[in-house]
This record gives sequence, C-alpha cells and structure tokens, in this order.
Amino acid sequence: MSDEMGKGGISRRGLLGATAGGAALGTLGVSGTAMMMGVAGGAFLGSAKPALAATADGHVAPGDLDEYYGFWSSGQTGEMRILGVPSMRELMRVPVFNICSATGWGITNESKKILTEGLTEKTKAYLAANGLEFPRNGDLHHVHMSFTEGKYDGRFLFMNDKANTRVARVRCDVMKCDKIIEIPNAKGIHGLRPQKWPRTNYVFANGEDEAPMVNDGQILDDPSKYVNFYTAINADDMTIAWQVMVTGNLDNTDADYEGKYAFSTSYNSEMGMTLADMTAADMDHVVVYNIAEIEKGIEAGDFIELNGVKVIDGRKGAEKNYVRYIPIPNNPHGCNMAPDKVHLCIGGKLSPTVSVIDVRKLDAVFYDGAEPRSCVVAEPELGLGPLHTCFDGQGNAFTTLFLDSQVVKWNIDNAIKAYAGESADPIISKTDVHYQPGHNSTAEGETLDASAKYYISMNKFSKDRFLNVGPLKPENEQLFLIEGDNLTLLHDGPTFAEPHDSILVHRSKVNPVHVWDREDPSWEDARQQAAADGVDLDWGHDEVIRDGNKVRVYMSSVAPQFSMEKFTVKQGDEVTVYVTNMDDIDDLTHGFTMGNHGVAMEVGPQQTASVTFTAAQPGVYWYYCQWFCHALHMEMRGRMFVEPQGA
Ligand code: CUK
Ligand code: CUA
Ligand code: CA
Repeated sequence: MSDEMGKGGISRRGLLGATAGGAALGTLGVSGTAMMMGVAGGAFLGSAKPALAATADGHVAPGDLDEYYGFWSSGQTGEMRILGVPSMRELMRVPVFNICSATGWGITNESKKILTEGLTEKTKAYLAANGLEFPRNGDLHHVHMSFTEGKYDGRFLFMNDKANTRVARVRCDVMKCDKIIEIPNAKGIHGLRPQKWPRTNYVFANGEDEAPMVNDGQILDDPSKYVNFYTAINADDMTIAWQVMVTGNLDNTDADYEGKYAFSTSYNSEMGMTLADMTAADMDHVVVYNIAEIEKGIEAGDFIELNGVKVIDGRKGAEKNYVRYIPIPNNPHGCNMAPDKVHLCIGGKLSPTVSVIDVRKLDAVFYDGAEPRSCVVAEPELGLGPLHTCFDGQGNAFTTLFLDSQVVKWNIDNAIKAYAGESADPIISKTDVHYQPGHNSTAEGETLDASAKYYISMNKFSKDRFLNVGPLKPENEQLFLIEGDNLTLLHDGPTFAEPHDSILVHRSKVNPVHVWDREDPSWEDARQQAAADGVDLDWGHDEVIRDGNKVRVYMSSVAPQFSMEKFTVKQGDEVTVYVTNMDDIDDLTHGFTMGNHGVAMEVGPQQTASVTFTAAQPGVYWYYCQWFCHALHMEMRGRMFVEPQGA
C-alpha cells in the first residue's frame, strides 16, 4: 500500500481495500478500531514522515512542516486561525465567537454551554428578547498565548470580542475554545494581553467604549458621567479578578516583564463623542496600572462592587497609587513592550512619532512625584500613521506606518540618544507594504525569545494585488525575511475579514494531541447524563431513553458506520443525540448531521458530542456523517423515524 501513497493522502488501492474491509466487517463490535487500523488507518500512519524545517530562504516544500505556528485573529469573522509560518498555509480555523457549520460550534450542547454560561443575566435577557441564546457574531482582534517567565508556555490562547464585550480562552492541547466570559461593566473589549511575569495569572483587557458607570438608562447623553473599565481576568479559572475605572477610553494594552505594571493607550482622553471632539487635544495618554497597589487596594476594601466585580476608582483626581496618566501624542494606538524588558513603545497614530517609555522610571512617577512624562526617553519621528511595533530581540523595532503603507525598522538606542540631543539617526530602513498595515509581528517578538528572522505585515487593503473578486476585496498579509537592515518579501497572502493581530510561536512549544482523551472534561454533562441513564458512554452504548417528551439517543461511530441504523421518536419530542467516535487513530473525524433540522457536529477521534433539537414534523429523516472518513463515507448514514402525534 505504501508505495502508492501520496503525501498525507490515502492511496487509491488503500481506499479500495477499505471498501472491502468495511463491507466484510458489518458490525461494530471489538474490531471496529482494528478495522480502521488495518485499512484507511494504516494508510494514514504510513504517510507519517519526519518533520523537516523550512529552508533558510523561508521555502517550505510540499509535505514539509513549518517552523512556527501562527495564531491569527479574524476580526469580524469571530474565529481564531492557525497558520504555518513561513509557508503561510492556513492550517485550521478554530470557531470561538462565531457559529460554525462544519464543526457545529454554536449548535452542539457542549459549545452552547460555553457560549452561554459566561454571559451576564442582563445580556441573556436581551438576547432572549431577540430569540437568541448567545451572540451570533464576534469581533476577535487579539490572540495571545499564556506566558511563563516572559516566554510562551503552550498552555492557552486568550482572545477578545469587541462586539459583545467578551474574552475567550482556547486550550492548546486540543485547539478548542473552553471558556468564554462576558466582562461586566466594561463596553467593547478591545486590547488584550496576558501578564508576562512571573506567569499569566491575569489576562488584561481594555474596554474601549465609554458608558455610564451604572448603565441602566438613567444617564444617557451626558458623557461627563461616562467611565471606562480596565479588567484583570484570572487566567486559570476565567473569572474577573478586579477592574479599574479610568478617565478616557482604552485602546490597546500590554504588560511589563516584571509583573509590576500594565499599560493602556487611550485615544479619547477628551471623552469626546464626535470625531472632532475625540481628536481635539494634541496629547492623549497612556494609563499605567500599578498591579501590586491595586491588589493592596482590593485587599484593604478600597473598592466599590459593581455587578459582582470589585472596582477600584482610578479616574483622574482619584488615582492614589493605583494608576498614572502619561501624556502621549496623539490619539495613540499600539502598545508594545520590548523584549529588552525596559522599553514600552506607543504608536502615535495621528502623530508621526513612537513614544518610548522606560518602565524603570515609573517608580519615580508613582512614588517620588516625578513629572509623568519623565518616563518618556525617546519620541522618534518615523513616518505617517504609526500603529503597532514589534521587535527583533536585538534592540531594533519595526513600526507599521498605516498612511505611508510602509514598515520602518529603527533602533531603540539611537532613538534614545537622539531624544537626549546626541546626533544619532534611529531610522534604519523603510520598506513598502501592500497596503495600509495595521499589526505586525516577528517570531515570538512579544517574548524573551524574540527572534529576527521573519516579519509579518498585516495589511488592511489588497487593492489590485489579487484577481478581482467583486466589491469586497480580501486583506493582504505579507511575509518578509529579515536580512540585515532589509526586509525581503517572501509571500503575499490574501485573507478573509479581517485578521488584526498574529503571534508566531515556535513549534517546539505547542504540542496538541492527535486523539481526544476519553476523560476530557468537555463532555462532562454528557458523561453525567449517560451515567444517570445507565449508559456506558465509553463502550457499546446503543440506547434510546425516553424521559417524558425528552428522548436521549446514544450511539457510537466507527468508520464507516453509526452503531444505530435507525431510531424512532414521536412528533414534538425534544431529541438529544449523543455520538461517541470510537475510532482512535489520527485524523479520523466523523460528524453527525441531521437532515432538515439545521443540526451538525464534529465528532473527533475518541470524542463525545451531543446536539438537541425538536422533532417537529412526522416522517423519515436521514442523518449522516459530514466529515469524509472512509471510502464508504457516503454510506455512513441512518434514519430517524418521527411518528405522528397520537400514533
Ligand atoms: S487594533 Cu486592529 S490594527 Cu483592534 Cu489591534 Cu491596531
Ligand atoms: Cu464518518 Cu464520514
Ligand atoms: Ca484624542
């Protein structure tokens, strides 16, 4: 068989062999898994080959593996994406804030629980008034991995939803979302970063939109009474640790390498409600949060409780030692901590500058009454529309210039010298990108493992770069090789709406499993229900349990069959189907789609998934497996009989 194998594929003869094997093994007894191992499974295992790294010029030959995982946001699509870098191949889409037809995210009971359990009661009520259980959309801008001592640790990925004020977590062992929480009080969670040091105990999240402290309709068009909230989330259990109420809105955030300070940019220090008002002042500010002082304040009871959250008042005039406001020009945006552990770089956006804050000077600002801007040690003029900055770990920075459609490479030390009046030119080179870049990233550039090989430019416009696909064009992501002072373009990649941010994580730090563990907590509810029904979820469970007008159908799947060819319910029954995939080899996912009921789910190897629907109309309905799993995948189907009411 193996001599006919294509890379990662099933040979023609292997498929034919599977057909014969499947036909011979008509039952789903002990041999189900072995059957797959002997046929298609063998084919998959036979295709395994040693991982080869990309060549020095960034070329990844077909079948070779990338050096880095890229974790991508998708903006208003609401999912997380996984790319291989440098190939820029899209490897996977992980549904988070969206609804996914392929995997059943937002359809299965397991995903619905995650999508609903973290919502506030108020939100549940107004969603219900719109016939919804959870928001249908999301706006996912920032994906960041958990840290241990300043480096990615491969445990979790955290991400924001600006549209519905939520924060989600993805487990890196299975690359599935396991928690979503709505952030109370805040509005429009935008900037998000994990604490870097000593580990990610907190995930920090910015509320971008201003609103009354108690938003119950008593205050409406009176912005003088609006506030914003900065939120610290306990990363391990995804609960809210505390919030700080601030003056001015909050855009992007980052944290230092000492666990002392976190930072937010604010483009609306004016608390303006119109474009003219939001851009009226020459200076806005960066808010600096003093984590230890905030924790002490919470401990001492110096907070108000708002919707179950302990809120410290850090508004201007009430800062105490909780926060400081550092004036920064002008409608600043990006907030990026350099891996030298010292320099925080703030993109000036309307100002052609990047403001560099030396975090070692912040103690004096907090405790010695030093002038707030005494921590600014450089403010190089780099070009028009500086948004985000990333780092090469060698003292250099790359800043995106939105209006100039360029990236500027510059040297932090030279910028500091120039600011101090010495003759030094911080700008090393400028490179055109296509077009209007927002975020950028270098490999692990926001960590102590920052490296200087690859540069990603995430461009908001592709214009004429690709075949025209109508009025809606893709965005364009470009991969550059960093070669000395210059950037060499390796790859243009059109991308659907609208990744904002990405991180590159060396593949040695990410180790997902191939097959689910039967003990996995994600189907705990199914496990408990099965136990109550006397059904062994792990083996041989073909059961139809009637419980009033609720019917629970337990079945398993082994390629190419469901263990149940048919089951019967009554019109009006609420039917829950539990499917356990008994196949236990790599890449053998099944699915369950119930025809004409808007119901589908992914069932990965060794996974249990469940879905609930009402059998509203009598008749015969086919269910089928929607993940191509076997030569006889089309035959992997069965019938649901819905008896008419009163029959
Ligand atoms: S923000 Cu999108 S380009 Cu939401 Cu990170 Cu700056
Ligand atoms: Cu199982 Cu397709
Ligand atoms: Ca402003």
